[in-house]
Amino acid sequence: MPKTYLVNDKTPFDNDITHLVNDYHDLVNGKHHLVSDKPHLANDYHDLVDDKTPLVNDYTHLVNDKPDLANDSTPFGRVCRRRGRAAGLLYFEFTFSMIRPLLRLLGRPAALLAAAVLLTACPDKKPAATETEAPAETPLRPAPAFNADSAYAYIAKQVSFGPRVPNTPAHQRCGDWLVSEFRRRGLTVQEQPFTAMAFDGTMLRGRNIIARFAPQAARRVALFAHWDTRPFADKDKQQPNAALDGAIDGASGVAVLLEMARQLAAQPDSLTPKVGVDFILFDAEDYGYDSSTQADKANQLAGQGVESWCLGSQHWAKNLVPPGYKPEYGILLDMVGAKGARFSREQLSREKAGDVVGKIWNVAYRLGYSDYFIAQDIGSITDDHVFTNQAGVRTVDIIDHVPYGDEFFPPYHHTVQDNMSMVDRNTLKAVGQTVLTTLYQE
Ligand code: 1BN
Ligand code: ZN
Repeated sequence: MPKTYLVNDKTPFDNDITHLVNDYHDLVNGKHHLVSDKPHLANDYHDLVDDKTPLVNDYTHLVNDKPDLANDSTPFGRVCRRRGRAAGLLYFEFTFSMIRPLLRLLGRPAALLAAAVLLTACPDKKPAATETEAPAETPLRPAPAFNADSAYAYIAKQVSFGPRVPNTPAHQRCGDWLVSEFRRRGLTVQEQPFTAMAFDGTMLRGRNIIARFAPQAARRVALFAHWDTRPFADKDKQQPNAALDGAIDGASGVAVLLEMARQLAAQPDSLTPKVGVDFILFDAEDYGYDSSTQADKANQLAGQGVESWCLGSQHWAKNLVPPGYKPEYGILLDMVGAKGARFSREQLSREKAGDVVGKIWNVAYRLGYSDYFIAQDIGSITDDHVFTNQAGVRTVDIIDHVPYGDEFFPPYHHTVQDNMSMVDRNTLKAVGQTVLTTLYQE
């Protein structure tokens, strides 16, 4: 009776996707114990999807429809209707979701009992939700096609300047080129120069670059990325002091934003989004102190561990450009171009902008990018969104992150492997098309 696994967990059955994924992993493999809170199983789950296991594929849909369920914007029955071939588990989910509020009132023992009854009673029945017609989901408003070749070329261009480390000529030249590229596309560009002390006492000359598309629009969305490069490959076992290209960490986020700006600027007014879009490139994100690799050095900015990172966004958050800036939300892109990238739902993003996380992951699913935007929740990450959120711009961080095990970041992170050979156009397309399409739903 594999379906009873769902209620054998010590964790109360709820909307937590991690548990469901893990439960389902066991279900597929016919194991007789429930493993929960083991994020590495989510990875196995993706392997299973690659094996084209039909039930798992159905479950991919279920998981990715969950953000909608959480937002109450799509009745779960509609999901069941659309995914008509998903049988028992989906039916269980559907039925259980309908009675869950009642069970909450009754308490957990009643919930377990009711679930057990449901599971033993229902497996052979046709899912109820497939028997009635449900209204079709509103189609996505189409967005322009995001061109991954162009985004790739934008990465190559940035890398061609050399590492964009603050206080270097390569940094100065790349910054000038970024400003000119946005202006060339007709955006209104403002530069925000600043100086900030790095963890090692170096005074960094930085500049944030702010480019506005449709500056007259009252409703606005902010898109963020950082454009600087980390000064050393401190996580590289062989060459920890070498410079790195930062093709992924830095250049990929900027490249996706540049390509989005290019696409928006090429549209006639009738085909632009209803929101204005601000492209905000932060400087000096990556000159921080990493205690895992730099324990031999002193951190002059020691505090809670966040302060030495994200110097540009820290400056911007205290000196908003434009003053009083209040977009509806923000999306930060960091490390969004690597082969095999996976984007999980980061904790601060969920806490501050859970509805936006739901929108983005749902659009990704509907566009067929669920292999990139995975249904996995992870803890919080130090990144520029910490400070944009502090500034009152509720922001989602889309960042390549290992969703299991002890390691937080992918193997290329802060190593010399972060170069053009790591770039994958498919990942650029998945991210660029998803974010662009999300803007067009506003
Ligand atoms: C993310 C990408 N970060 C830098 N590049 C933030 C970070 C903070 C990375 C602490 C490692 C340790
Ligand atoms: Zn970095």
